[in-house]
Amino acid sequence: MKRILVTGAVGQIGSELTMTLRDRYGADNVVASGRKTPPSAALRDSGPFEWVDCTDPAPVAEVVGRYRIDVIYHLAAILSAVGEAKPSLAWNVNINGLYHVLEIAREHHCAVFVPSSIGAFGLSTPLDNTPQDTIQRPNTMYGVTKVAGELLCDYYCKRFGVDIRGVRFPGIISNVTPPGGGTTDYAVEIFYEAIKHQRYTCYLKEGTYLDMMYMPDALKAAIDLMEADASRLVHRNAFNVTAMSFAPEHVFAEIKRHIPELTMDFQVDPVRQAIAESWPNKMDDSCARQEWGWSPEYDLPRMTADMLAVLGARHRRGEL
Ligand code: AKB
Repeated sequence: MKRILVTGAVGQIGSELTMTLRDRYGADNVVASGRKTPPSAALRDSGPFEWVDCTDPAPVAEVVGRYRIDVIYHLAAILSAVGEAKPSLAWNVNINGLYHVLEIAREHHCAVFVPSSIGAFGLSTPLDNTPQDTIQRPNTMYGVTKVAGELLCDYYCKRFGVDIRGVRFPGIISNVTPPGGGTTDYAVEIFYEAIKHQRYTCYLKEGTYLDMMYMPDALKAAIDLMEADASRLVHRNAFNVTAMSFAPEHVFAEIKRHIPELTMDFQVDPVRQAIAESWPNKMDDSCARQEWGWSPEYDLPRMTADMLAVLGARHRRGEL
């Protein structure tokens, strides 16, 4: 059985990926790690947890050696809006942290999953049907770290033969751990506000299209890619993957079908609006479909119904 380490296990994706990997590979075989104590008892008590910070390589290497780790899901990262507020932190975590993890993987012969993002694109990228291989000149620190990270992963694959794979995630919508400091976070916040207050003030303008994905599809993408037959992979890293593309008014209208009293107004945040406008409206993910069978299960109506059912039940239990 594979032994797995998840970095950033307390974050939005990490908290759910850890639990899914524990179900699949056995709880004792999946080591969660992060800087913060997991807030959820399920994550804390269902398997091993190690307090490590990927910007400090020695403790990470010690954990990898002690548990004889085979695969690292490296999710520790700073997101786009925080990256603009704290560029040196974004560089340190997203670049130095990644470099340390790749070095440890090389020394300990681990495979690695590394997420990139729609943030790896910029205004000179074709923003509609964004191709897999295209111009990447982002103008945010987050984007700079994501492009450099993609190149670093390719380099470690080719130069040292490390099995590194990854996708360019769009905005991820989830109902367990809120995202922290991203540009796409509005698409999560609107669900919580719709359930709790039936009104939402959006920080992006109407008409701002972005790619999005529901968490179950994001988890499937990461695991399916890591389990894919390597001989079929032409790209390996930074696969475009998407499940839906919408603007704020579309998710609002879809939620309103379930909560008719919902209202939305706008208070545009110029920083996040500028970031969103530099990102694709909709990516072409045909390479992921061809090379490892990527196929999402949730579109906007299905994701919305599920989000509202789960959050509605949590609200009725007094958990929100
Ligand atoms: C962000 O908004 O920063 C992230 C992302 C799309 O990479 N959710």
